[in-house]
Amino acid sequence: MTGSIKRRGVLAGMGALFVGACSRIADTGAGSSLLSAAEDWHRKVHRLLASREALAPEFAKADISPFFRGNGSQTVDTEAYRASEANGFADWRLEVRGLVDTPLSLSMENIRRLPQRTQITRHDCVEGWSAIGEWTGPQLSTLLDAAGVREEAKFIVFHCADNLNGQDYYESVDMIDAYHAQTIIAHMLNGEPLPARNGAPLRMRIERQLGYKHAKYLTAIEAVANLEGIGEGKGGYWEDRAGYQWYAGI
Ligand SMILES: Nc1nc2c(c(=O)[nH]1)N[C@H]1C(S)=C(S)[C@@H](COP(=O)(O)O)O[C@H]1N2
Ligand SMILES: [Mo]
Repeated sequence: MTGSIKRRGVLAGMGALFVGACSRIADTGAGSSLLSAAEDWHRKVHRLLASREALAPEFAKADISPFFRGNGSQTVDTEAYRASEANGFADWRLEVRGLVDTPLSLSMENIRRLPQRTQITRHDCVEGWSAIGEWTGPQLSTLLDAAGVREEAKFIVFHCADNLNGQDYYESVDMIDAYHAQTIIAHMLNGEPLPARNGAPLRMRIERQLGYKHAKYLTAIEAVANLEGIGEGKGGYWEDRAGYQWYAGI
């Protein structure tokens, strides 16, 4: 079951409660303003969810930027990464762990064999540049469903191989962005394996969020109930270091 189906189920349940309570109040003749307040609330929650699930714009091949620059880490400065890169990342593993029924450890081959999504989107960095690229990879929802994310999980944390200025890069999103249709684990940019500067061999694309949320050099995906105890607890490298907003929706 996907997160969005789960959430709709919860909302439908809330709606049913209101209908029950409100029809009794309506019978007394004094409840019409209460009834419309409840309906208003329900409509607003629906509108909010629908807007969070809406797709980011997608572009045509002709719009693709000739060069997709790298930002932040441009490679991972370790022996292990250089060896893995020289080897075409044949030994790279992506773990799915935390609050899941079945932890996974996937090879690049496992990831390439999953159903794939390709999307041409615009990346917006807070430093004031944008670029359009075509990204390919499985939807994060496919992996989360395969692992069986538990009900208690509220966030998905992305762990990365790089250490930038002495701190490991990481990021996190809520379940709405985790299950968003355009949230994919990209292994290709413009039809080629990811260049090192763009996060080889795997990086997140979270198209309704600003650039710093799109974790590169992805090693693990962790389902958690809260963000305490991860990094400095603010949900991401830039959130911890420079007070960037955790919710960077666009
Ligand atoms: N692991 C890791 N992920 C990262 C970063 C980084 O330094 N390390 N930089 C972030 C920032 S600020 C941006 S804008 C994008 C840049 O992606 P690009 O290098 O493909 O342009 O990656 C994001 N993800
Ligand atoms: Mo960025």
